[in-house]
Amino acid sequence: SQTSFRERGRSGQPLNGTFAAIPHPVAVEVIARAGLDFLCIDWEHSQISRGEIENLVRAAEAGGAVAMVRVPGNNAEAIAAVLDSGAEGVLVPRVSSAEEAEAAVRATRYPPDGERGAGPGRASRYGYDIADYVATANAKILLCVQVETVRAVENIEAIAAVEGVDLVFIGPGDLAVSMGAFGPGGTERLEAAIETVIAACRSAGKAVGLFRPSAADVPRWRDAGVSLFVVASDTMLLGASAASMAKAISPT
Ligand code: 3PY
Repeated sequence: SQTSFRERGRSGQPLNGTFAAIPHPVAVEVIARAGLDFLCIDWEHSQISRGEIENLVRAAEAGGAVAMVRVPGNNAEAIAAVLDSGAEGVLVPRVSSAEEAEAAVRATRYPPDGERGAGPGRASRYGYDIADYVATANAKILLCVQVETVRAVENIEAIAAVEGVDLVFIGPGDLAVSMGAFGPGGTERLEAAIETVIAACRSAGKAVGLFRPSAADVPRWRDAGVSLFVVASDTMLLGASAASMAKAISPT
């Protein structure tokens, strides 16, 4: 049988994806065919609504990519909804303490590892395979907690030690805002904080993920120990491609 998304993420295999923020299955399916390992459907920073998530997960699978979803907050109902839709991974934003990481674990795992409720949703093939799904989901679903505040960096050793957290994902945009280091002037301080998080995760044996706005410095961060990358988003890629075409055909 195939190695689960959880095992691939936990063990630090290279995994590349992008955010999907356009609330339409066509956009998701197009991006899913691009050759990335996964898509992270972004319910946090988009106008995607709960009722749209399941069709976006379907579209990712139709295009041959694993679907992960970033929930709007560290909220058990949101986590249950995305997992019931069939997403193989969940990215939980704004996790700043071990207690918050433990809450994300409880929402993601069935008992005895957590408190997720069992329902006959798409993930369990509408109930046809519910016993098998409940027995195996804890081992298959990748839980990534997002570290993006000063408080999270202060608590990183405790967060990285939480059993059931598979991967620590760094959000550099919000982390920079939280540190008062947003923009070019803050790069050095921000990068030092990112390195601190990577070092703590590596000594705890936790895999690390990172958002990059573009592919340019992915090799630098891969060498630093990051294994999972979310690079840009469908809207950013669409905009960059359109701008580059406009420039290429401009007469001046
Ligand atoms: C951040 O950079 O803060 C992000 O959340 C990117 O996803």
